[in-house]
Amino acid sequence: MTKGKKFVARVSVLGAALVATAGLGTVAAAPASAHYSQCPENRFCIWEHSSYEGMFASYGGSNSNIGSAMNDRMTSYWNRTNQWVSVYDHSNYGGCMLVIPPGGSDPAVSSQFNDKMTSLRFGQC
Ligand SMILES: [Ca+2]
Repeated sequence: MTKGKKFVARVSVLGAALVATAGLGTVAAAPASAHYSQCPENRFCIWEHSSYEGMFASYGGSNSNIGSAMNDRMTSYWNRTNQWVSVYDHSNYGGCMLVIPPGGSDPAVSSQFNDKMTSLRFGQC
């Protein structure tokens, strides 16, 4: 019986260690810039310039046309949601460009996707 109790105790310690590691991982995933703090929890955030700078917008759900203020401007992003987000070149989810996992971020999208985003959808295109 004593041996069994020890085993249970070890499993509990391991479980706590895994939880602690997961917590650290979440913090480390945040983009390395002061400006990422603009992005509220549970939002998909985009910035006009690289390194999360310039004009900023955030979205809590799908948007078939983000409007003239941010149209064709996205250069960096942070998906601060627990869902996948797809980014499209055109309105109404035309021209899938990026499929971003939960927590995903990029300080500068590759040139073929730069300054093109017009719509976004929660889910994978
Ligand atoms: Ca576009």
